[in-house]
Amino acid sequence: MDVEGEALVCIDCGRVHKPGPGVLVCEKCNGLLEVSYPKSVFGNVSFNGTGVWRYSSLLPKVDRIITLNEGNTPLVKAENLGRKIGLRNLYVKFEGANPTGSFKDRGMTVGVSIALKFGQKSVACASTGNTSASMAAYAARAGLKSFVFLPDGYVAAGKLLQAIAHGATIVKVRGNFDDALRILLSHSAELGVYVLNSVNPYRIEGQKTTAFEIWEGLGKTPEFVVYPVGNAANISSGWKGFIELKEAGLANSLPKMVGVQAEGAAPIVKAFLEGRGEIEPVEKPETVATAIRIGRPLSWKKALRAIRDSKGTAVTVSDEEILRAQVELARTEGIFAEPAGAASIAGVLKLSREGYFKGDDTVVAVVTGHGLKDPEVKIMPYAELVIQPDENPVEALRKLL
Ligand code: AN7
Repeated sequence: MDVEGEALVCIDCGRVHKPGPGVLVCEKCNGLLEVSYPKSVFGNVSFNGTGVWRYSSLLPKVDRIITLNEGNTPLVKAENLGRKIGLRNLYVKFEGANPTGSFKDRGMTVGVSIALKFGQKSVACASTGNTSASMAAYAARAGLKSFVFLPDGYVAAGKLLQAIAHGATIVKVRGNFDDALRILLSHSAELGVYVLNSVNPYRIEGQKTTAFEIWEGLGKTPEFVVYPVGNAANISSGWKGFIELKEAGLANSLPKMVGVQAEGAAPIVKAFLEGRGEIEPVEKPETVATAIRIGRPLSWKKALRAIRDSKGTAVTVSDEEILRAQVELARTEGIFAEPAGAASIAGVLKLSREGYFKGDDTVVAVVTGHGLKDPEVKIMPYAELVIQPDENPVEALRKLL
C-alpha cells in the first residue's frame, strides 16, 4: 500500500491514521501501528553522517533532534568464542556501548524528538529498567518531565539509579512489568503524558537502525541475526529495517531472525514452536535476566511474523545458560553484557550445539545492554588472593595458576 506522507498503519486491519500525539493504537481495532513511508522515499535513500540520524532518510521527520550521539555501536568479530563453537563468522553487535548503556537510546532519540514535535510536556513509560533509564536521559535533555512505572524490586540497581539521576518521577508498582504497563496505558490520557513504550510506533523506528548498521558494517546481509526477546519490539524493528533495505534496493537478501527468551518468560518461543497463531501470556514470568522478565509481550504478533516470514527460529535458554553465556562472552571477547544482553549469546551457544548453523554462516548476536547495569547479579567463580602489605604474593599466586 502507498501512503501520502508518513502515516501510521494498523498491522491488523490496515487502517491508516494521521499522526498526532493521541494516536497510539488503531482507533478501530486496537491493533499496533507501524510508521509507513510513501514509496517515493525508498527511491531516494542516502545515508550521511554517523549514528542513528545517519539514516534520517528512512526515519520520521522531526523539527528538532534530541540526541546523545547514539548508535554507531561496535560490530565486533567474536573469533575466540566463534572458534570454540565452530562458527567462523560470529559477530557481536554491542548495544551496551550506547550513551545510556542499551539499545533503547536508538528509539528514544526518535521518540523524544517526536514528543517535542507533538508539543508534549511530559513523557512516561513502564519499564524493566533500560527503557526508563534511556527515556529519563533524553527527556532531561529535551526539558520534558518524565514518569517511569517500574516493577518494585525487579529493576537492576544501575538502571534505577540512572532514572533517578536524570530526574524521573519513579512510580514503583507492586507487581511485574506487565502490571506496570497495564496501569500506565489505562491512565496515560488522564495523566496527560506521552507514552514512550514500544507501543509507540516512532520509538521503534529508531531501533531499526541496528539492522542498517549491521548491513553496512558487514558490507552484506548476514544469514542470521539473534536477538534477546522481552516485549519483542527490538526483533520486530530489526526485521522492518532489513525489509526496508531491500525495498530501497540496497540489500539483496534478508536474514533469518532468531528470538531468544528466558525459560521462565517465553510465550513467544512457545507459540512459535507449537505453530500457534497467538501467544498464551505467562502470568508469573521469572528470570534472572530482569530486563526480559515479561509475560505479555506487547509486540508478540510483529515478532512472530518476523521470525516466521524470515524462516528463522526461536529458542529458550535457562537462567544458568544465560549467566554462563555472560561469563563466556566477558572472558573470551572482553565484552561485558547484562544478563538479558547475554541471552542472545546463550541462544547462539544452544543452537550451535544443536547443529542449527553451518560453520561459515554469518551470525550476528545483538548484545543489548551493558554488564555494569546489573552489579548484583552473581556471576562467576574467579581467582582471588588476599595479602598483607609486606607480603610477597608470588608463591601464592603461582599456586592459583
Ligand atoms: C538489555 O526496559 O522492556 O524484546 O522496559 O533491556 O524489544 O523488549 C527492556 C528490554 C533485551 C528486550 N535486552 O527487548 C524495558 C524493556 C535488554 C533489555 C530487551 C530489553 P524487547
